[in-house]
Amino acid sequence: MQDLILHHYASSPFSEKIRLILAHKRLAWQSVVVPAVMPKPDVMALTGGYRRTPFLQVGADIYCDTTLIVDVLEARQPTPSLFPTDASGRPTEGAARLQADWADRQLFWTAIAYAFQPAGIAALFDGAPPAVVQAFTEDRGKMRSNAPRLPVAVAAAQLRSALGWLEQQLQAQDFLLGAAPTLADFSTYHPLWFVLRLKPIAGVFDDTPRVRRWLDRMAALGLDAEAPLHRSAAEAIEIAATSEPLPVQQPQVVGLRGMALGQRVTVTPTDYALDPVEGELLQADAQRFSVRRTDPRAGTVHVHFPRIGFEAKAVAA
Ligand SMILES: N[C@@H](CCC(=O)N[C@@H](CS)C(=O)NCC(=O)O)C(=O)O
Repeated sequence: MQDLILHHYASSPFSEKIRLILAHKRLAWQSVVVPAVMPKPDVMALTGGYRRTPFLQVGADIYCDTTLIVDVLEARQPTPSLFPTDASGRPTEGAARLQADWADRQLFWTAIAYAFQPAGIAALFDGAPPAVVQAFTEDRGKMRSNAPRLPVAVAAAQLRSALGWLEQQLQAQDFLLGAAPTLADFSTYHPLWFVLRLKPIAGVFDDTPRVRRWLDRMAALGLDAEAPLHRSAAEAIEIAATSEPLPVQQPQVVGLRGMALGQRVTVTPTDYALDPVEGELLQADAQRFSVRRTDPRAGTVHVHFPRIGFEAKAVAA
């Protein structure tokens, strides 16, 4: 079986979600550090245009967005499951996926808006030259030019409100949906991990001691994890170029609005960083889109996206 290669950077919350799941599942992985801002030519060679972080490479298969990456990891290493049954033997998958989606889309942007106040920015960039801070701010401004931004005071109030809900959830149990962590915990953890590391603004957790202890419990899941092997981007591209993409198991078509397998399409996020990836449509089942594309450096790769958060469109002939 091909190695798991995570393309990520240290301060990225969505990357931390995946790093902690890899640690929880005791999965060995390899690490490629990507730039936090554009341009990202090595990322583009593999993804074909998708710029967000992280993405997962398995040989010549590229998995974009953590919603899909989580499913790849769960299939590769089913235990411990991200969807364990709760104390009464009931399944947690539905509730875990729903809460994860709330955390990834809602809580994440609330936490980011709260973090990007002057004291948070100073702690995050910790003495970096002003040009670095400016380049980051400009990059993210462009990436989210279509999306509204919460004022800090509004974000602070909304974050406190959300922490209150989580405090209630943790009243009688160690993790959000029971005695064991589920996907809900990993998705709720990463935006709060980002805030917690910014000491001058981390006092926001003072009124929710159960949440604070749960954050420590989550961090402990990664404590004795094995360090990944580091690879350069050039090595990762070479691995893609010398690997065959996995065969698409049962090509399916769900909700394609007139498109057909084999057709040239673009797949684009529906929320922000609206950069299309163009290729030949290989699969469109209820959970994912897959396209085949050929890159001068990476060769033929299959790039996969979750249906949630992405849209496919036919390319005019
Ligand atoms: N829905 C995406 C969100 C990923 C995301 O927004 N990641 C941030 C970093 S934590 C990002 O891509 N920032 C811009 C960049 O790294 O270029 C996922 O689940 O993977």
